[in-house]
Amino acid sequence: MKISSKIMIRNNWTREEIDEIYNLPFLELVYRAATVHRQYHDPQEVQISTLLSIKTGGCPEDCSYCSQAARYHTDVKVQKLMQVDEVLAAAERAKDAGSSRFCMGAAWREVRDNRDFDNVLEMVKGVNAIGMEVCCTLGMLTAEQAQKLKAAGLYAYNHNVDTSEENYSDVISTRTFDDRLNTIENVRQAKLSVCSGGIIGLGESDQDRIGMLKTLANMPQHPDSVPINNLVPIKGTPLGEQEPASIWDMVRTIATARILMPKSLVRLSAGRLDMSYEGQAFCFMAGANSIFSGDVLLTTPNPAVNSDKELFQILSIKPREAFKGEKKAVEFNVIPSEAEALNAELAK
Ligand code: SAM
Ligand code: DTB
Ligand code: SF4
Repeated sequence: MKISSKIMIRNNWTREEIDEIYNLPFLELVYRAATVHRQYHDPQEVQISTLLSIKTGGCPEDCSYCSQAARYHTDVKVQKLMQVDEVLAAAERAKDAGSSRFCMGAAWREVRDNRDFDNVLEMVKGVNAIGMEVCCTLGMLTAEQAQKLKAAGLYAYNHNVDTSEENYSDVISTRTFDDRLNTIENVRQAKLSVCSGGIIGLGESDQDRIGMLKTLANMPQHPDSVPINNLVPIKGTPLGEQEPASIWDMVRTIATARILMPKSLVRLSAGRLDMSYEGQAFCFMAGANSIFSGDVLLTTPNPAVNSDKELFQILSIKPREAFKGEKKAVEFNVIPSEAEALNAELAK
């Protein structure tokens, strides 16, 4: 096996190539993804992020999977923006529980330049001061707002493409796919770490998953982290009765993401509550190396912290430390004579 052909980072994947990877025999796909994974990451290491919904519900958008869209009658109660000190206390608890990244979510269509945004900037400063990677997901952002967040100490911003461009208008009608890409570009321009992925189990076709991965993998730079969510069906939303994707499809999507975007953190995101330990182990084998930990995601339940600890113990997985540079030299399973070239590539 020639390492040099494996280490190339590409941004010009064709639909046919991705189709071929996605449709490989299952175990062959996992094997190839696991091989790529070992060239760029410590397979024993998984990043732990904690989510907190700092402003819940009442969102004017119509994302058909979301518990927080005002137009659907879900069990979520609208809450105003949390106080800065409450948020910082939650971040301290998350750090004590082993999280290295703290992600604050607001059910906003877009950020507005008002007092709430000033308070979010204070939260970002405070969480950064605790020594955690601070992430926000606040909806659409202008270039100036992205810069303000960066100046306050934000590390990463999450904004998903969610699905393929073709399927997008079947899932969300209140903003366009291009709106999403614009925000992601504003985040990148502000030199923030880009977190962008999507959601499967919406009733999309394999071609939609392939299209979504093509968009992510052909960005000028791959997102630093790529969350793959499985639908958590929410009563009262248009997708409330939708059957989530199977574990096999989750593993396929994760493995394909890993092969297309070798350096990125691939995050096994929403939907873990319904997965067995064995299913999650397969996801880690296929290259997932990040999870959301904590009893709730934003509004829906997630596995208990103790059961995640047990799973990590069974698999001998250790949490990744905060601010561990993606450009760190890689020593895993690399033939020593080729390590130098690989490190040079990684340092780019
Ligand atoms: N309002 C912001 C936005 O849309 O970017 C941030 C929060 S939103 C909850 C972040 C992402 O979570 C969505 O883009 C979607 O991929 C995922 N998500 C939301 N609801 C979900 C659900 N019920 N099941 C699975 N994933 C979900
Ligand atoms: C992402 O891709 N998944 C997270 C995070 N980014 C913000 C959110 C998952 C939300 C699941 C549904 C809920 O808890 O409301
Ligand atoms: Fe609003 Fe985000 Fe939910 Fe869409 S996913 S309805 S933008 S909170």
